[in-house]
Amino acid sequence: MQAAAMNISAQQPSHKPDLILGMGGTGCSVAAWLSAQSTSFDMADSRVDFVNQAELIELYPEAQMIAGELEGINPAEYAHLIVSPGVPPTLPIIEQAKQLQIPVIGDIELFAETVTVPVIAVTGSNGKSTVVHLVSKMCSDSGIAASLGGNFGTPALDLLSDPATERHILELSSFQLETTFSLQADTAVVLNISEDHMDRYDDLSDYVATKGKIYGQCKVAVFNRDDAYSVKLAAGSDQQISF
Ligand code: UMA
Repeated sequence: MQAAAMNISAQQPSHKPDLILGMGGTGCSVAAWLSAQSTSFDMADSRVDFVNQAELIELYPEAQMIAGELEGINPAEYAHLIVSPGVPPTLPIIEQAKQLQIPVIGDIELFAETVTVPVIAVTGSNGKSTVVHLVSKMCSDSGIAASLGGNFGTPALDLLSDPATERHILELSSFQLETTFSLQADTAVVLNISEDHMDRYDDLSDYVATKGKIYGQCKVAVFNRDDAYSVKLAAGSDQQISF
């Protein structure tokens, strides 16, 4: 079922900066993206001293770098929290932000709000990387210029810099889907679901529901007939293809 896109970033026009939480590969791609959009931001990471810290401070001199204790940060000072997938949603600053109704989003949400070419999005407990590679090869063999990234390798926002791209192929983890709200994939796939990351989720149904977000506003839902979760999650989509 197609639902109207909700542009989370635009919901709260604000002169406040954004806060990037987690300065690994994803956080760095978000910083580069926001900087290119002339959006002000601060950067935060629980690590006191990390390898690319000095480089980030030099690259973004107007951004505050908060390293170590995150408890002192007041989320109300920020327009959005943009969190890396590995940052647990139970972190007090994230819970406080949600209570204050400050949007907590991830890099895939920013990607979804910006992308203009069709997206093929793949999730599942197993086989995601193999399938996105296969889809990438199918595109190149068909003469379609496709980019590949997400949970596999290149952070999604980095893919947007190539204007020649005709399709984006994204491997998406449940962690990434937690903070994604506006993705309208042309084609979305849940390959299979088995217990994984159970330290992060309340129970299996919580994990399954998170995976199911990939189908939320997709055009075509591709599902696995041999996987009861995949079948059930795709059931609400208007167009379905099974394998
Ligand atoms: N951090 C904090 N506070 C915390 C936890 C982490 O500040 O409480 C900081 C760390 O100090 C570090 C940064 O957050 O600086 C790390 O963020 P991250 O763990 O999200 O790592 P990234 O480098 O941004 O990599 C992430 C994905 N990692 C995870 O989901 C754990 C990468 O997937 C992905 O390739 C990358 O974004 C690009 O999109 C890896 C992964 O293990 C491969 N994924 C899991 C999986 O496949 O099972 C989900």
